[in-house]
Amino acid sequence: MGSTIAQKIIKAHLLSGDMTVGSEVGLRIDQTLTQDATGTMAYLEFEAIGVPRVKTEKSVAYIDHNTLQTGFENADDHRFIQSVCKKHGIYFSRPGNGICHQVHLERFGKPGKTLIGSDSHTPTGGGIGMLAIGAGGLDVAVAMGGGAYYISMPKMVRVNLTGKLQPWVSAKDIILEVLRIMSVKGGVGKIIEYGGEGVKTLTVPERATITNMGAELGATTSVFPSDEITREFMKAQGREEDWTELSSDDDAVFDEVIDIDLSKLVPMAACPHSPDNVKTIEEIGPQKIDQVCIGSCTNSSYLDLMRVASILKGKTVHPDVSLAIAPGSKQVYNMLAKNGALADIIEAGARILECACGPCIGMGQSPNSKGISLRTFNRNFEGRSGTRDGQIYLVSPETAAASALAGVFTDPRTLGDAVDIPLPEKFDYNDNMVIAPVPEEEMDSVEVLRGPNIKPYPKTTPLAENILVRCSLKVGDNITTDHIMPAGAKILPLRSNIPAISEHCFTVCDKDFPARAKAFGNSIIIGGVNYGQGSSREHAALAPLYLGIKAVVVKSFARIHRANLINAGILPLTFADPSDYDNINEGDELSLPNIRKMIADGKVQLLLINKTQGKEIPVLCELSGRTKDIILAGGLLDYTRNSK
Ligand code: MIC
Ligand code: SF4
Repeated sequence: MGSTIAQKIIKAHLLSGDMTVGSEVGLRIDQTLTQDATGTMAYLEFEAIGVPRVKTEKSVAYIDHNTLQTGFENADDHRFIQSVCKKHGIYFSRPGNGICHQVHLERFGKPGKTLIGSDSHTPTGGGIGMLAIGAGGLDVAVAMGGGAYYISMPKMVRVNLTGKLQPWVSAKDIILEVLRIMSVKGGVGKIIEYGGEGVKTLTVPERATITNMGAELGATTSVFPSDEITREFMKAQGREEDWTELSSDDDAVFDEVIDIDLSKLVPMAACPHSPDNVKTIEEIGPQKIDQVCIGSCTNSSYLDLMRVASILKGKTVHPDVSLAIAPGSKQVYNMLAKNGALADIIEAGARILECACGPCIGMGQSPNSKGISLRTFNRNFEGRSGTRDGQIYLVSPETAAASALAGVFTDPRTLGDAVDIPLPEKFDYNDNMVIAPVPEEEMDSVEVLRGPNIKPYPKTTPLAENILVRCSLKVGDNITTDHIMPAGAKILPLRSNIPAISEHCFTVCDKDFPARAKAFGNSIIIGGVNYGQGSSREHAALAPLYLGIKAVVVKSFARIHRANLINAGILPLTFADPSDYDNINEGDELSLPNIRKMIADGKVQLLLINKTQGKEIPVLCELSGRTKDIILAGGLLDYTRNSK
């Protein structure tokens, strides 16, 4: 039986486990990336692990999220990360160099390698045939120290692409179609591999748009073959020697196959407030819009912005629309500046932002109240834009630019002949904004610079014999980590300060939650399906840890968040019978008797007793040998320290 691309890469990196679906496999990690909003914590954790130099082939720290710098906090964090990198062997991509995933794809990614990143959109690297996975900061810290990264062996899904996109239909429309078919939880426990004749019609930046937004499917990752098109891209980046060919075997077996005929796709949008709420632009109709934002790690490549520039050239943005554009990297920005496309964009009235995440993470450009904003980004969760009642639609760059000119939702196919923008034979690369670490023998001379906002990792305790606590919060389905630990310009500066950021935990759902959790001392959270989808931020586990959360009991979890809870020593439990969700209310007194012994004995089914309602509720605690030990120890940091 042949193998899929992902199976081949996993096999070549397998440190422990067997590759049967659902069982835990430990992988050797070749490359890591961090960004600044998760990075400070990841490097504090790396320091706590105590390995002097990173053991990966390449580790890169990017500064791209917290670049507004409205106070000293972000700049202090940047300085801390820069100094840690210099000392411990990590490459440092300076603010201004671009968004981590875009730059990593351009400059560092290699087909066939494993990459984990403390950011959920790390699968962007799948666009060049990497096995690139989003993880919590602590997992990345462990991998930098040479430890394995663990996943449960995913199912394999093949998305078979046939035909060719019509003019003005974009890679974004392909991933929106996949989201429409599979939904935001359809990818959980799966790796999505793209194949078929249609793959040959897609450039690397287009493939990367698709693997990037595969994160919104809840998938472990997405991957394209590494072929001649990949080689051309890498050659144009001056890195042909990093290329290797990679494809799945003809007799590879997939658990699921989805067929998409590219020639049938039309421009689409993900409507508020979920990336899988997909409609065609035609269905939405010519509704008036207020804002357009173009950029983010999904759609800010040279090709994307050249297409935008060609649409805007010689025109003016509609008087009722604000158009903001953030190029994905310095390379992209510089090339647009040199070839004149930037002038076309400026002339048309766009507001140019620095190469960073910016509005995608609510760092500025929040829309007006109830404002309709079309964005080329990947997430449109309620409130994420910074405007609580903002109506965010996720679209392609072509739809975004056409609509910005018209002032209403506009199908770009109405624009006439599409211009053909080829991939350059040589990108204008220059790594002068990447700082190399000092050689190992000089590391002692580097002082790590810590600002006053940088507080240590919260206190953990080994799992107690019994848990007797109250339910401090009950939430519904599809809770995102943006609900649990909101981001945005006001809260992001607190990412290195868990006590301070905890004051904002879950406040989107219930502003009294932090105070109530603190008053209860210890407590449990109840949730629905796909709990913790979205961002990889481990703060969505660390803030609850700080607030005394001992267990989270839900109908189902999203992958990265579940791993982050375990890493923080918080019990991830699921209802054996989802209808028991109705048998717990906020404030109820709950107990998990003998919990430590039960877990140590490897019991999967446990009893949660609702003392207030006099009910016994069976719950499941599915842990592997390793995750069981992590939970018993009180979290991954304690476990790693204990096992040294
Ligand atoms: C996001 O898109 O939500 C983020 C901000 O990039 C996060 C990471 C974070 O919260 O710092 C992600 O996707 O993992
Ligand atoms: Fe940055 Fe947005 Fe991409 Fe997250 S999704 S890495 S915030 S651009």
